[in-house]
Amino acid sequence: ATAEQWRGRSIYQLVTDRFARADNISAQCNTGDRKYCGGSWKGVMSHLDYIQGLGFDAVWISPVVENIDGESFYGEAYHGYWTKDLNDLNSHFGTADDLKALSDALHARNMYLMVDIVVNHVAAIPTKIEPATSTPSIDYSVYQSPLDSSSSFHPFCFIDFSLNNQTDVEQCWLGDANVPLPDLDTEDNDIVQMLNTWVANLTKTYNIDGLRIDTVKHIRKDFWPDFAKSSGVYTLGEVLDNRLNFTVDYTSMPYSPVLVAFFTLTALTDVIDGILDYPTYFSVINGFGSPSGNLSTIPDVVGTAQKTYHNALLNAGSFLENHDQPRFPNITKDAALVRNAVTWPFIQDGLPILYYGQEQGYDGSTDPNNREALWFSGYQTDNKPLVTHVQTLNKARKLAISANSNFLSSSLTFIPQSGGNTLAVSKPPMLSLLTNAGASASTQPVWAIPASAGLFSANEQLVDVLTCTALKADGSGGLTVSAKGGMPMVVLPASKLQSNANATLC
Ligand code: ABC
Ligand code: CA
Repeated sequence: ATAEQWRGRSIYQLVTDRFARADNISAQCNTGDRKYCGGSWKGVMSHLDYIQGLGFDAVWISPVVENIDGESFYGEAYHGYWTKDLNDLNSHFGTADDLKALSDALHARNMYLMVDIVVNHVAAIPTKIEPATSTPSIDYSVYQSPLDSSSSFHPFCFIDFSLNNQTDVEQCWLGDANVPLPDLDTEDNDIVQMLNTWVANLTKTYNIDGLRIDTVKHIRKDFWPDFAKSSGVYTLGEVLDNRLNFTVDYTSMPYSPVLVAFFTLTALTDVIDGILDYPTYFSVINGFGSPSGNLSTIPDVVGTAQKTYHNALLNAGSFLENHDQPRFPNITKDAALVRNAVTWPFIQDGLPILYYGQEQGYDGSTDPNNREALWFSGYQTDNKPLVTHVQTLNKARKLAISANSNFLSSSLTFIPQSGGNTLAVSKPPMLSLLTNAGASASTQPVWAIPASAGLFSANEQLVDVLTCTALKADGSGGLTVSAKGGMPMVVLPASKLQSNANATLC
């Protein structure tokens, strides 16, 4: 599917090994041990009702290809990012038929499949651990041709992020002496062609609708357009960085297709369709991480991205958690702050992404503790406030999309508020009111939406869909409303709720 077809979707991200087992047995899984726990593609398939019931219509699964086997210093390759053979599947997760069956089952529900892929590196368990400055002892014969020789990789050096040198970031290696990640020579045309052919086959064989691409900032930008085009699907890239003036370059690059006489016609091409919105993520966890967080950086970052990114943030992926970062309740347990932060990805411009376990209130810290087995939760949906919250947010977004044909092609605006602890986010017909006052604030914050914002008509009937509370615009179409318990509000006109037959909101 194309970026445009993806825009209205909402994505559930899961780690296959940890999301569900096919046998449904409440197996042990010691998160900190970094070992396979038995989750599989069949397990995902048997829990699609759960995912769909949360309101998601796309699933991002962790990498599927064969990984290095056995125990390393950092445990087993249960996460899937330690490629051994691009052309084979990770048998811990199932067979090719299982993966095809998952793809078919998703499509039968009109859901999309996104697969995580890594082309920057493979992984190795060294035959002997060397000091970090020496070339790791790696047996290249375990890889398939053309990767079965050191000459298919960049010369050894570990990335030193402190150098701030982009060539080093692209051509040195990730990982460390315990588990080096040999860096593919993506300057070599044969390697490039091999990868382009591989990705085209992968998406075709498993009927994949979109790709989450790992380590995008670790390969030269001009590698990506052909690669993304070869995939034939929507590409969402991971550029793990909070510097907007760095991430912006992954949204487009100058491309000179034609030289006409003395003029070069320079056009812009997408490097990839969209990037995971890390810069906003960092502002959001800081802003909502405590009542003293600075919320004002959110409008700054979003505003700059809207102005400078090709396609603004419309093709980006917006998230609060993922498998690399501490879960939000690990930063704060304040239920009101959590509720506000979880709301963010669903009310902004890009594609909302929810990391499995968020809906169950999981609170793991950094890797490996943020990859808990979901079967611990029993997949309970009753009496789970975050489950209800996520369901409501997905419904509200869908309703807004169907009520406004420009919803997915226009950017949100912030309606300036006084005082530092509130945000008012307008994306008609949806108005979202957020605060970091927290659950125990002594005075409740107040949002004031002036009539001049032009959002409502005089005395218009409105509903906060998070609590199903009726609100009413004032006589000139403004709205002043006070928070309750530091909770957010998502306001929609009552008329939109009534006129939408599919909406089971309030
Ligand atoms: C393994 C063990 C861990 C152990 C670790 C040392 O080694 O499993 O338990 O703690 C995979 C696995 C990991 C595994 C690694 C390495 O491989 O999932 O469990 O860790 O073996 C992607 C994936 C990620 C994956 C890989 C590798 C890449 O999402 O799951 O990891 O295939 C860099 C990369 C980024 C990568 C990330 C893990 O490392 O750029 O693509 N993620 C700075 C750098 C970033 C860097 C980050 C973390 O540090 O700029 O490039 O990410 O090292 C902001 C700044 C950022 C800064 C952050 C920390 O702060 O703006 O620049 O990021 O303010
Ligand atoms: Ca590289």
